[in-house]
Amino acid sequence: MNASKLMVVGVALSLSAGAFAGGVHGGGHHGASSGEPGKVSEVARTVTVEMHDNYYVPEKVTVKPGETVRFVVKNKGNLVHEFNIGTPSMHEAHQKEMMMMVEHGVIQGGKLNRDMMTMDMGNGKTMKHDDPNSVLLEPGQSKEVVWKFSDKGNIEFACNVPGHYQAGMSASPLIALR
Ligand SMILES: [Cu+2]
Repeated sequence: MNASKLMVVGVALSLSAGAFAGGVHGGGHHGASSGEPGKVSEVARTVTVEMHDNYYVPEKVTVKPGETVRFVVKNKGNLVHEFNIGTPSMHEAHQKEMMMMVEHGVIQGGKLNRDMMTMDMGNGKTMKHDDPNSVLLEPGQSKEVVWKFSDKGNIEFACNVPGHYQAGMSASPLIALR
């Protein structure tokens, strides 16, 4: 009984550590107006999202303002894909970073060079992608995003790997405003 309690505390700690690291990355502009990292204890429901080449299943998820959702994200495609919760302008900014990742060989079709992602880009930033509002996955990988949505509209989930957003890997609106 005590052991299982400890396990729960461990999970909560590692999640908040991830959230903290995410806030530091890229100057903390990600997630600024799309909500905040959710607490596992406040998860209202779990939504499974499959990523294919180049579309999501489901294509649309409706959430309520203030709702905390656990997304189980699975990459079922043959390419690297991202699940990123943000505003269209956040995605636009992120697509420039992703373009740089492709140019540096960090993203190569179906592979991620994780070693290179931790390298300092010379400006104190890395291409780590450990933001709490997103996951970047190789084919076959699966990860969770727990996100608490704010009452702001104009939020979508999207893949910012170059060309994918334009090919249809975006879903909006995510939030049904009252
Ligand atoms: Cu993609």
